[in-house]
Amino acid sequence: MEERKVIGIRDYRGPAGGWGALKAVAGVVREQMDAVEAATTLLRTNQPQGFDCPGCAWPDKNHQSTFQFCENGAKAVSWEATRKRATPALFARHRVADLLRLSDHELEDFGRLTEPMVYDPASDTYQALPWDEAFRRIGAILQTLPPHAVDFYTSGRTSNEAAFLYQLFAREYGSNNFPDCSNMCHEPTSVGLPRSIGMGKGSVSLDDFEHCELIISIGHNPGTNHPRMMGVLHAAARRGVPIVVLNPLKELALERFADPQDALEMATHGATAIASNYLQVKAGGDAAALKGMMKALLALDAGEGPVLDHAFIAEHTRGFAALAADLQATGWPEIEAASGLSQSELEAVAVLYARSNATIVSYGMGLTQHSRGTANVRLLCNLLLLRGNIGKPGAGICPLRGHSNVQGNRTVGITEKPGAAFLQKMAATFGFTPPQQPGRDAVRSMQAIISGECQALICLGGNLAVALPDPQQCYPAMAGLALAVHVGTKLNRSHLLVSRATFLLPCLGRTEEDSQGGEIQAVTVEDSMSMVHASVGKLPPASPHLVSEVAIVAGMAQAALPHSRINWAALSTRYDTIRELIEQVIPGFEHYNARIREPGGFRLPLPACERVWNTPSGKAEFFVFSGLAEDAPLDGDKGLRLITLRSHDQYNTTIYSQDDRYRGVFGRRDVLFMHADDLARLALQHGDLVDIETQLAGQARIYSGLTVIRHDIAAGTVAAYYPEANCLIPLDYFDEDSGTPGYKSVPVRVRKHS
Ligand SMILES: Nc1nc2c(c(=O)[nH]1)N[C@H]1C(S)=C(S)[C@@H](COP(=O)(O)OP(=O)(O)OC[C@H]3O[C@@H](n4cnc5c(=O)[nH]c(N)nc54)[C@H](O)[C@@H]3O)O[C@H]1N2
Ligand SMILES: Nc1nc2c(c(=O)[nH]1)N[C@H]1C(S)=C(S)[C@@H](COP(=O)(O)OP(=O)(O)OC[C@H]3O[C@@H](n4cnc5c(=O)[nH]c(N)nc54)[C@H](O)[C@@H]3O)O[C@H]1N2
Ligand SMILES: [Mo]
Repeated sequence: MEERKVIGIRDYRGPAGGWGALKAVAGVVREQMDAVEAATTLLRTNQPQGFDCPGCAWPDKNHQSTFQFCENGAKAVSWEATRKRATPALFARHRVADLLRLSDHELEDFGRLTEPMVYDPASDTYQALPWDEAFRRIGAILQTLPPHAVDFYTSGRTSNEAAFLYQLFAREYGSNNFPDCSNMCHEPTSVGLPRSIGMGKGSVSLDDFEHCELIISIGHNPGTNHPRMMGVLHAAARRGVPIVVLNPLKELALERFADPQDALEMATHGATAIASNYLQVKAGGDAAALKGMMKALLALDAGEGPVLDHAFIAEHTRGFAALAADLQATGWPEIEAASGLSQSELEAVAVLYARSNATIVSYGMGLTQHSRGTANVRLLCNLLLLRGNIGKPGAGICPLRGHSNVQGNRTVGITEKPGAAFLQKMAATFGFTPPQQPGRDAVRSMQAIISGECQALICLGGNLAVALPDPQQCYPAMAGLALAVHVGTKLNRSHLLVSRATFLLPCLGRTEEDSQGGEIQAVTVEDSMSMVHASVGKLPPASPHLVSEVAIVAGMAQAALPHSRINWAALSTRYDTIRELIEQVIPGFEHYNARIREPGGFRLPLPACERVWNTPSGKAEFFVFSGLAEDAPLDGDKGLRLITLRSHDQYNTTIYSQDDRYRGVFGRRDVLFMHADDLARLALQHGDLVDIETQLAGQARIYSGLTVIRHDIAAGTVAAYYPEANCLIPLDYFDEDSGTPGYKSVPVRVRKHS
C-alpha cells in the first residue's frame, strides 16, 4: 500500500553536517544579519581574543583553532547579533494581551530589547523608564518583602562575574532561593557524581577523546545540541574507535556525519559512519540496559578470565559485593523487557567494553530527565569503575552540559544548598552572615509562586515559566507575584506573564563590547570540561541604553540594600576586582586574573581525576539501583512513554524556525513521533490526528490535535517537541534526589483525535 503523504514530512537524504549545514547557516544569517558583519562576527566566536559561543558548553581545543564551523553556534550568534529591534515604539503598539497570542518564535523574532521597561496595567503595555528609576522602584519593593519570599533565578548564559555578584546580592539580602536552569537539566549529575566519585563534574578533557578506545554515548543528540562534539566523534570513528549509542531515536548525526572542516569529505559528498552499535533503547530503559551490560561483564570476568580491574576495585572503591549480588539476582528476561534490547546486543557491548583499555561515557538529557535520573548517573559511574575508567588517560565520565556557562554559575555559588565551607568564606570575606537554611530550586520555586509563599521573582535570563512543566499552573500563578524582574536580551512568554510590578531589563549579550570606566571588560566562563577562560564581546551594543548583567545586578543590589557592606559601583566598573573576590571565596581560582590572560585559560581542580575521592568514605562508591524501573509504570499494554525533546532549529524555548531537518520535519512542530508497530497496534495511520493523555494521578492533561508520524524510534516510546508538550507533565513529577522533572518519561495514552 502506498503510504499517505503528510504535509511537511519527508525523508532527509544527506548526512548530518555537510553542505546542508552550510546552507542552513547562509539562510539564518541572511534573515538576521548583514552579510559583512556576519562574517566577522562568526569568525570571532571561540577565538583567543573573541567571545565564547553562547551556543553550548563544549570546549575548544586550546581555544585557538581556526574558526570551527558549527551550524547551531552560528544560529545562536546571529540570533543575538540580529539587526532586528524590539523598541518602546513596538511595545506601545501592542498590548500584552495581544503579544501573548503570538508564538514563541514570533516574540523573540521582534529582535533585541533596547530599553528598560515597566508594565503599565492601565494600558496593558510595557513602557520605557530610565535605569535609575527602574532600580529605585525594584529596590523599594524588595525592601518591603521578607527575604525568604524572594527567589533569584539564573539561566546558564550568565558570566562567572555576574553570577557571583548575583549570589552575593541575594545572600546579603538574606535568600538562598536560587532556582536555576541546572535544576531542569544536569542536577542529577551535580547530585549523583559527588555520591559516587566525590565531585560533581565530568572527568574527561578533549585530550582524552584523542586517546580513548571506546565511546559510549547515552541520551544526547550532539549533531544538534553540541555540534562541535561531532568533530571529535568523527575523528574517533575514523581512528576505528567503536562508538556505542543508546538512544530510542535514530538521530542522523550519530549514524553518519560529514565534517564541514573536512575538505575531501565535502568535495566528494562523502560521510563517516559514527555509531558502531546503535542500541534503540526504550525511553526509561537505560537503567536496565546498563545493568545488563554490567551483568554480562561480570559473566565474562567469571568465565574467560579477569576483565574487571580487580586491583582498582580493591584499592579505590566500596560496595562491589552488593553490586555483584544485585546483578546476579537480576534476570535477563526482565532486563530485555525493560530496556527493549536483547541479551546478545548488550553482551556485544560488554565485549567491546572488556577489550577497551580506556572508555569514555558521555550523556545528556535522555539519561537525566527521569524520575530516577540521579540513580541513572550513578549507574554510569558503576560501569566505569568496574574497569578503573576514572582517573586514567583516555577514560572517564562526560556529562554534556546545557547552557554555555551553567557549570560556571554553579561553581561560583549559584546553589540553593550552599555548603558550610562556602558560607564561612562568604561570611569571612564580606562581613555579613549569609542565610544558612537551604533555599528553593526551580520546581519548588514555582510551587512557592503558586502557593503565594514566593512573592518576588528575579530572573537573570531564561524563560522559567515556559521551561518548567505544567503551564496550566505556572502561567496564571506568575500574575500573583508582587514583583517580577526579567533581565533578558529578547522578549519571551515569561516576560508577558505580568503581575502588579513587572520590569523588563535589557542587557548586553556575550557578543557585544562591554565598556566600563573607559575600559573594555572581559568576562569568564567555564565549559563542560572545567576549563575557565575569558570572553570578550566585539560587536557594538544593540542599543546605547543596554548595560551589562554585572551592572544590572549591582544596580538592583545598591537600591535594595541601602546599608550594604559592598561597594557595588566599584565592582561593576572593574571586573578584575570581582574576580579577586571569587578567588578569595572559591577554591581553585588562585591567580584568577593572571591565568585568564593566558590563551585557553585554566582548568579547575578535579580530584577524581587524581583518584582522590571526596566521598565520606574516601573511596569511590558503587551504587545498587534496586529493580529496573526508572519511571512511573505505563498504563497497561496500550500505554506509551513520551519523551519531549529539542528540534534542530531551536535553542531551548527559543525557536529559530519550524524545521527539524534531520528528523525530516519541515515547517511544523505539531507532530508526535511513533514506531510503525505502535501505529498498527493502536489502529492509527501515519498522518492521523491524535490526542495524547497523561496517565498519572491528578488533574487530567490532554494535548489535542497532533499529527502522528511514523518514525525510527523504539517501540513503546513516543516523542514530541518541548516546550509545547510541557502541558502533559505535572509540576510534581520529578526525581526526588535532584528535583529534576521527568521530561523524558511521561506515561501516556494516544488515541485518534475526537
Ligand atoms: N542547538 C541547541 N543546542 C543546545 C540546546 C538547544 O536547545 N539547541 N540546549 C542546550 C541545553 S540547555 C542542553 S541541557 C543540551 C541538551 O542536549 P541533549 O542532552 O542532547 O537534549 P535533548 O535534545 O533534549 O535530548 C537528547 C536525546 O535524548 C534522547 N532520549 C530521550 N529519552 C531517552 C531515554 O530514556 N534514554 C536514552 N538513552 N535517550 C533518550 C532523545 O532521543 C535525544 O536524542 O543542549 C544544549 N545545547
Ligand atoms: N519538556 C521539556 N522541558 C524542558 C527541557 C526538556 O528537554 N523538555 N529542558 C530543560 C532544560 S535542559 C533547560 S536548561 C531549561 C531552559 O530554561 P531557560 O534557561 O530558562 O530557557 P532559555 O530558553 O534558554 O531562555 C531563553 C531566554 O534567555 C534570554 N537570554 C538569552 N541570552 C541571554 C543573555 O546573554 N543574558 C540574559 N540575561 N538573558 C539572555 C532571552 O531573553 C531568551 O528569551 O528548559 C528545561 N525544560
Ligand atoms: Mo539544559
